[in-house]
Amino acid sequence: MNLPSITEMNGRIMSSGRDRVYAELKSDIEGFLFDSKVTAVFADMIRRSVPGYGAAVAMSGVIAARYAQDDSNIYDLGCSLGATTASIQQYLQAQRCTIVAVDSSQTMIDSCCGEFDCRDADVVQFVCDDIRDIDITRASVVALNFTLQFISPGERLELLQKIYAGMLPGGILVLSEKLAFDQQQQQLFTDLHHAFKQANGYSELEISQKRTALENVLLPETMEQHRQRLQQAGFAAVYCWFQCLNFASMIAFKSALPPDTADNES
Ligand code: GEK
Repeated sequence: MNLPSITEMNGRIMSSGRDRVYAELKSDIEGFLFDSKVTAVFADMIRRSVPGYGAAVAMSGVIAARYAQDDSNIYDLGCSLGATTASIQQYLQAQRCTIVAVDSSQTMIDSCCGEFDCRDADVVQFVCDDIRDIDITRASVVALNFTLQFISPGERLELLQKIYAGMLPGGILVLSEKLAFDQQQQQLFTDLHHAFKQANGYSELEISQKRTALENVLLPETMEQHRQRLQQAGFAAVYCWFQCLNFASMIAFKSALPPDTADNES
């Protein structure tokens, strides 16, 4: 039976079909696509596949609210069903910002438009486009949660340079990615990630068929590669603020941090 699952995302309930995309044996496994089948089960799929996803998305909203500037744009690049957008909206206070949520999957954007109140386009705009092709302007915050990994490595620097150039002084980039490691740690984390998926009800067949589908589509890099590229793009400081197994979230600052941001609060 294909029971729907309910995912709570920062107080917003996202109902989703149960992910069974790779449950049956496939004779030919095509490269992973964000099509209507995936869109219908995406909330369930990402929650059961990405350890720490809920925490990363919730904190992205908190961080975005902290650095959002009045009369600026906030971008959610690769927004899927808008979980990061919803988190940002939840924590954003008085700032007069427009959230621009972009995804190249038409079915994802259609679902967002169905779920969100999009009557006030000054507040949130959902755009179906390739993030490599859009203009980034007056950005105080850019969220790139688990999306850079789907851009070919040779095009990642150019995208980050465009984001950097479109940011206001004081702007930040929140970047979440699946990471690669040296051989031993890679083996350990791959094994633990597998255990996480099994604990969430995925069969060996589902895990192995999805891994094959993602093989040349999701291309992880090491934390050091991300750090170096962000610096090459111009970012003044890069910090990792969250990691759960092979998934991590970073914050990159356009300008150097003012010295008084450190304190001893617990
Ligand atoms: C979340 N951030 O829930 N241009 C636009 N969108 C793209 C591109 C591209 N070139 N390539 C991939 N995408 C979300 C989760 S999912 C991550 C992001 C995952 C989109 C793609 O259509 C999909 O919706 C999203 O990036 C990646 O916080 O599935 O692992």
